[in-house]
Amino acid sequence: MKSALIAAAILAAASPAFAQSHDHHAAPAAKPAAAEGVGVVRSVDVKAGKAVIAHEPMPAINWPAMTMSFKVSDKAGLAAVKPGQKVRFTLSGQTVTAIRPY
Ligand SMILES: [Cu+2]
Repeated sequence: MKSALIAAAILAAASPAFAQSHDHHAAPAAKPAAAEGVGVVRSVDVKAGKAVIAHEPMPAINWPAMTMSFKVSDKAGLAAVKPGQKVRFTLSGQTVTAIRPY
């Protein structure tokens, strides 16, 4: 949880307005914003590479808590988690690029 909060704080500081005068902190413009999230897995579809996650608020990207379906590119991580399990995940755009037990 602590590392997720730190990551969120770092990402929040890298807002476009802030980044203009601090270019060394700015992510490349074409790269989707990445964020760390925490949530509870509701369902897993390894074959389709999707998971429904009831995630906690993600202030770095202005997302409230919600239950939603994510595309998951981390197939090995997806195969290792089960419905009902609390997880941490890394989001790039709306794709989960890493998922692991909390
Ligand atoms: Cu959401």
